[in-house]
Amino acid sequence: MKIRNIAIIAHIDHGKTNLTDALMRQTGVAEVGVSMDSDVLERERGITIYSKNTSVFYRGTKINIVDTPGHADFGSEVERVLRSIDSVILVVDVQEGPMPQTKFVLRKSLELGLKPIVVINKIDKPAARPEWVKDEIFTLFMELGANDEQLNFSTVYSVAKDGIAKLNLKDDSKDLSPLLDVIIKEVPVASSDKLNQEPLRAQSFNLGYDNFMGRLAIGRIYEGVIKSNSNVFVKKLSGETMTGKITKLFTFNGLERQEVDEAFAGDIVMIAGLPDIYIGETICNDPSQEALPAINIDEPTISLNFLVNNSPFGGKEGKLFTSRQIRERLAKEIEVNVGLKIDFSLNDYFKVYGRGELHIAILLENMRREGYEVQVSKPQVVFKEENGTKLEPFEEITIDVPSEMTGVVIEKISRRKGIMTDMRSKQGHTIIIFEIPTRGFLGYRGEFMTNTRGEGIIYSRVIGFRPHVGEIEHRTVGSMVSMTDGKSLGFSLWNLQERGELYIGPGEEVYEGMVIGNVSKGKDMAVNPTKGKELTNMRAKGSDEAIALTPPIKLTLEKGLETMNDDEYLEITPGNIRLRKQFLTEIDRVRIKRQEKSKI
Ligand SMILES: Nc1nc2c(ncn2[C@@H]2O[C@H](COP(=O)(O)OP(=O)(O)OP(=O)(O)O)[C@@H](O)[C@H]2O)c(=O)[nH]1
Ligand SMILES: [Mg+2]
Repeated sequence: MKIRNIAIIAHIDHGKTNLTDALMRQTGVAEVGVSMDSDVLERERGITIYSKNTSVFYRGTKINIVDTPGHADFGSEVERVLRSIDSVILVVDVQEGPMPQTKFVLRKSLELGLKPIVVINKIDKPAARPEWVKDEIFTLFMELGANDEQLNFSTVYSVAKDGIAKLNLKDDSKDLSPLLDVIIKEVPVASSDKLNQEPLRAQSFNLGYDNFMGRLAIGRIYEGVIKSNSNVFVKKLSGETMTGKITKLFTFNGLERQEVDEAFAGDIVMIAGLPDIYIGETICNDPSQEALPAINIDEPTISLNFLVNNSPFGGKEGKLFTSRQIRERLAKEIEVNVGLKIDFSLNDYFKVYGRGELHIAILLENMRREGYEVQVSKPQVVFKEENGTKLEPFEEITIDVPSEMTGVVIEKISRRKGIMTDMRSKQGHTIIIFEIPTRGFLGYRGEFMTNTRGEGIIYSRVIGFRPHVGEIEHRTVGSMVSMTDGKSLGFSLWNLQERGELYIGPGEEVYEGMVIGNVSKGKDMAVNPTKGKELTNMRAKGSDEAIALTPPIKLTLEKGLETMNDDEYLEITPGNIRLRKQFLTEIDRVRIKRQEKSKI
């Protein structure tokens, strides 16, 4: 059987997963309702977090498909996948047109010499503008330096959610065969008898983990035949050559993995038995074989500390909270989470390095659902030193705002050391691109939403390390800190809500040092949220029923990570997310501040 390998790439939400699911349905490898977004968090959030493999069969060909995530925090995952396939389907929303992530994934594909197939999706939308989108895509190809062959891309129109594709908008089509036919016509065949005769060379591009089989490598066989129960050599990135034995071998059949004795050149396989294998390493039968070109893995840009939850409520809700349990969980995570790095050598905490706040938030969310309790410190940017120069990560941010709001946004971003690189206006909207140090950008999203009254859209993507730009002034928001233990009362919250936004409602347990809200003006404020109504006030203030409490702002993981201050911890348990001061009593906080001052 012939094999073809493709990846589906796009900006977030443009319909990659719907298209992959529909391809599986049409070719009979999956039933209605089965989705590539199989992870619980993926379903809840409606986004793809992990890139995943599937395969479909069409006209005597096996098409291996990798569905990739569209969110920029997972961008490095897409890059890895692109190294291991032969063509991409670039999905673009028929109304939005090319977006920041479209540009990024297309640029990577073109650089690798891939010839994309363009799918303009969601043509059922009332606001569809297919001609305009097609022109924009062509312009983008030109801007990104596509060669003649790449510029000559095929365009297919689709309604991915209904499993329909057509070559011309007027065509009558009931299924996806027009797209499948284009794939067969354009994607190079990866398999051949000649390749099967060559000595084995396979390369891993993704990792998996199984409780029984341990680490799994997902890789592509470039040449030769790979056999289960065979001894192999692994050419490590370090240059060393290790030996290993393949204990189990799988190919993909729809979403199922199918155990096989051997697999052939061109196919994508999952391999068990190589506990130390890493992304980009070459598996071969003959140690004198040359290693395949390495696959680059982006470095982490932020770090934060994971600690045992030592708050007064520590250990009440979770079943897993000891240092040892957290260590084991984190060790398991780095088996599969390629962008993550962890320093286990520190005494009081584990230092976790990741690619962005969402990357870390997903790990924390998974942990709390599994029953863990943990505390984390505020995410900090990772610095590097190269030839004596201090470097820091930068992001490219693209904002899309109603034109009258550009002034305030430009001012705020400039203050955070963002530099404008492009600005265009379109029908009352302005799209601006900035380059900004990650350090300046952290914590800006919330402010942006407030400044644009929720009408602005912002995308960010790490673009690499650049020289450190010096001090950046940050507007810190003060915290309302409880000065006592007890249960919050509506009356005291009613008094406090004028001073800022509250994170708790009435009747909630609080402890001394817990942050119960923020302060709109000024510094931290010690408050008593448990105070009852004083009798003398009763008549003057009216009756209790008249208290109108503004609904509290629920702290989510992402919001907590974004808004927390340097001297706070985010306390994460299966049932709650709380902010707290690292030092719970005000006396301790004052003492520490004084000590720090005297050091300077
Ligand atoms: N109207 C319309 N909506 C669609 C179509 N295809 C997908 N959608 C919707 O678009 C949204 C995103 O679809 P997904 O397939 O999850 O998009 P994605 O590109 O995989 O998203 P990420 O993986 O998170 O980047 C969902 O709400 C779909 O229902 C379509 O053809 N027409
Ligand atoms: Mg998806």
